Amino acid sequence: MVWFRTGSSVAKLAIRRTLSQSQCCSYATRTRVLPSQTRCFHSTILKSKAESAAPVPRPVPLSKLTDSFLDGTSSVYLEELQRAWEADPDSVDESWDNFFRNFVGQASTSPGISGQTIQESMRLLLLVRAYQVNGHMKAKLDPLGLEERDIPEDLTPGLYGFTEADLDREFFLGVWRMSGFLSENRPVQTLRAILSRLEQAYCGTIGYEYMHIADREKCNWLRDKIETPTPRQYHSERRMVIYDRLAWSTQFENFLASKWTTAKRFGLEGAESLIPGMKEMFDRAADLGVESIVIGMPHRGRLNVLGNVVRKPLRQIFSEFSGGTRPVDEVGLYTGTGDVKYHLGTSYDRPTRGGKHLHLSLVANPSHLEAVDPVVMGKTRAKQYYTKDENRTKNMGILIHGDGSFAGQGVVYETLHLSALPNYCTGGTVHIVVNNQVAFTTDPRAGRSSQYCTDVAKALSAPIFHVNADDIEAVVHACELAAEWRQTFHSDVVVDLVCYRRFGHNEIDEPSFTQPKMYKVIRSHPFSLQIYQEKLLESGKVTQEDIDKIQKKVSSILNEEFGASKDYIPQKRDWLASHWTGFKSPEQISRVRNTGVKPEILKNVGKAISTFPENFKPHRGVKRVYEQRAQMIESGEGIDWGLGEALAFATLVVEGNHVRLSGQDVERGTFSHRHSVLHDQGTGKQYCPLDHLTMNQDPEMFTVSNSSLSEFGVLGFELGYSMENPNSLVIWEAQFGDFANGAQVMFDQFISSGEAKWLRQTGLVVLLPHGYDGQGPEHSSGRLERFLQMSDDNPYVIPEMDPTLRKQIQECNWQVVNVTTPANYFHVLRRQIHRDFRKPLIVMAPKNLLRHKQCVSNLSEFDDVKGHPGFDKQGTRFKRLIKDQSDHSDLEEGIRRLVLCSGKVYYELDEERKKSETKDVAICRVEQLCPFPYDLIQRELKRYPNAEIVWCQEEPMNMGGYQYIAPRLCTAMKALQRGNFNDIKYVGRLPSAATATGFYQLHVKEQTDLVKKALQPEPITPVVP
Ligand SMILES: Cc1ncc(C[n+]2csc(CCOP(=O)(O)OP(=O)(O)O)c2C)c(N)n1
Ligand SMILES: [Mg+2]
Repeated sequence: MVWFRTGSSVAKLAIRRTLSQSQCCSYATRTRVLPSQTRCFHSTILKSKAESAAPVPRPVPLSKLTDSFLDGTSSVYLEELQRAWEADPDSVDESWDNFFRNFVGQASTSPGISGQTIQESMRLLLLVRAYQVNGHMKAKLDPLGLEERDIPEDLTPGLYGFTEADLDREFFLGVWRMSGFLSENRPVQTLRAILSRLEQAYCGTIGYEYMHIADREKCNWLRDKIETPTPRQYHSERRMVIYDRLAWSTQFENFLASKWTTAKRFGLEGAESLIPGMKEMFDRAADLGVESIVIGMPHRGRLNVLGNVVRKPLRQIFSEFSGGTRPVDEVGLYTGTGDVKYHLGTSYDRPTRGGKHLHLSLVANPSHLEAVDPVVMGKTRAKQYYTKDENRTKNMGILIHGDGSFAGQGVVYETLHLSALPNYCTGGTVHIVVNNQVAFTTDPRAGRSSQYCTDVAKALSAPIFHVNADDIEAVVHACELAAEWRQTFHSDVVVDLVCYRRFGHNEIDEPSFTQPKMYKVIRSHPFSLQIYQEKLLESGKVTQEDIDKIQKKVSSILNEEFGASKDYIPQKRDWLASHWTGFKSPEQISRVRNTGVKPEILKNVGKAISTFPENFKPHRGVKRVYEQRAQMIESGEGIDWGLGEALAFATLVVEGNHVRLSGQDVERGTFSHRHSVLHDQGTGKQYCPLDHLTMNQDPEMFTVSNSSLSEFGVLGFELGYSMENPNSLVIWEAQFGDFANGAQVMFDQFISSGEAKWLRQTGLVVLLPHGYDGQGPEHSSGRLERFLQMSDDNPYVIPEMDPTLRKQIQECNWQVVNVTTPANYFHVLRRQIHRDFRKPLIVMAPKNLLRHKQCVSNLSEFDDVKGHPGFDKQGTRFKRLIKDQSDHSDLEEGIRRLVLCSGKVYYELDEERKKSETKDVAICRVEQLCPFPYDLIQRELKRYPNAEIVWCQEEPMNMGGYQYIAPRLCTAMKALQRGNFNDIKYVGRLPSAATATGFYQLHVKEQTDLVKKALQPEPITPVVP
């Protein structure tokens, strides 16, 4: 099995010196030297025949030799350097100057190295560096021993001119400003000792990749940990803890396999050391200050992690495994539709070995591999905000990956790229790749183009520790080191757990169909528990009795818990986490609340958000926008979309809520309408008025942040963020609505169905700019139909609509709105927080309405004053439907047509109606499409008993709201005996593959025609002729 990609480019960069083959082989028996390349370097040392015939490279002018220390790769170069330094120390780079000075200084005072030349020292240095860079290529990482690796030639001492005769000579290697056992202040050593320690450190069962990290301090920190003078050793007591943990991991899987022989559980067999590795990592992290860990992981080993790491009660796991009993029916106990056991999330507190306490949350995830990654990061970031963890050392995210998915899924890269962004950073995620060297049936050579499955993390300068999973102590060491790195440098780190998969993709799958050779080896390969047991017994410090005792204990607890699982009565499902106490499930009524705000608060925050410091000099255009906003607040009239939104944010913040808006270019706003962050045109300084609403406001309380150019990753992040605490309004805005399909997995798998599957709520708001204004097929549609199609309200049943009994919106999976006034937008945002439950909100956001003269509201529509226009029977709140704006009474028999529409087409219809002086057509705006406002629709149907009923939309017939509206409208009509499906007239574009035409003139014609048709005097032809 080739578990890595051959043809390493690293190897191709190796120093080439053609010394005789025999010399090379005496040092590296596992080496398969790469075929000789055309690039050879001229050298004066031990020149071979072949070499003297090699072409001489063009000399490099000394002025160009500015490379920093250790970057030089040819011996010619080294010699030139030495000569140049001897002639003039200032002619070489400072780092080389230091090297020569250091060497000369040491050589004159150390008698043991009298025979060592500067050239030897330099070449030895290159050899050491080669181990640091490429040692991992020679490490024994594959437990199955099937690797066929081309070991880079630069790990061969012969390449540097050393021979057998040099082995017992002593060398000095003071490497300037570098840590490790070969650094300054370490004693002189024989070449043999140096090589053997290099092999131990870099070519054992851990392969370290870190030399891609440009930061010297970080590399030195790692070298200090790796190049210790003596190899690592765990004492007996610690070894027994590790053994105990490995026994739990192994016996847990065996137990499940023996009790449920035919069940799919995606067991961990072959990677059992993940469990002790994680536990030791968590213990170490807790010792270093971590208090809470958010975990994301795929199916494989999930039950084991739940039981042994998160410590979900085993009886509960067994009971769920036996058939997933639905919890007993209890009033208000929402059970959702459930999910398979290996997708569920949970959280528990557990003690650590060092006596600390850790809160662990495993985030529920769909089958879609890696999709949970950004969600975990977002949740971690939110925890950091809510615990004031400014250094990001108390809350840590950890992601477990498969080798296939880590290399193959793009969201991994998107997530990694969030890791160092100021508003998305979580202080480093620890990644563990369960690298079982296969993805379902696919070999690595077909599954990735990179050498290692972890290469993607190199883009982030994350260190990568490849570790042979059969060496459990090496696993523990790598995992601890990862925790230490994260707590020290607050950045990502990867542990690549090279293991195998003992069975097929799942337990009932046959792996030998596709990997016969590998599985032949696996069949006779001992369990890592067995391997460790033998090692412990060999050490003489552990007896068979000790081993038996542990195994017996584990097995008896497993049996006990299994017995107890039969009588296990599911507790009230761990419905919502602690911050969510008091929040209502979809089955518990939550009264609709008003969202109007006291006029004086509106005035005050209005002023605060439309002013900036006196000496601040924003762009002229932005200044004008702010002056206009101040004027709008002052006069209480003409409030536009941008200000309406800012008022919603500001009022929520002053009420103590956290508001976070993220997405591409959201600070200014794609359409230059938001301007939430001002830029001083002279100094470049930034000022965000929404950060200055209250005294000493936490700067993160209102967060607006331009994101990386990612949809899947960023939306996932915001979703995770929104799930932590209900008192936050978290918003993701797409640049244009159609870009949301780059994040389709998030909508399908998490946002629309997460509550039903995993019993977790989110009030996430998604803003999708939508509307036909002639910008072509790629910028017109937010794909309203997709969101409506995924809505779960029954089109043929009218639910309870009485205001005091109504649960319609709680029972529905999400809300989809297409709002047409700034005030209604203000209220729909505030409604997200002012209720006792949370529900995702999809907003088809406007584009041309942002500056539309008619699309404005008065401040009186935002306040809570009785008698003001926004105030109806119950108070001021979001209007699910806006009735016709002409002054209609409750019964208007003379109206010949009721046009129902949604979004910006309303303004075009209204304009045409005015222009044509049409008096007998009423136009109603369905502001909330889902859940369908049956009560208000029926009210309008009753108001116009003789009207022809029209649904008008600007989208093609197979898009927009039509397909969703038609059956529901029909249900509403039937209940009032107002006709059936054929009585719903359609006005809109014809069905189309593309969302819109790319020809502007055609767009204008289509738009004019449909608007005119909606108002035409003649009846409209039915859809079904
Ligand atoms: C996004 C996505 N695509 C495809 C699948 C189907 N699938 C399930 S497991 C698997 C192989 C995963 O391989 P790897 O990441 O190496 O994990 P392993 O199963 O080996 O632990 C595939 C392709 C999936 N679950 N998610
Ligand atoms: Mg795999």
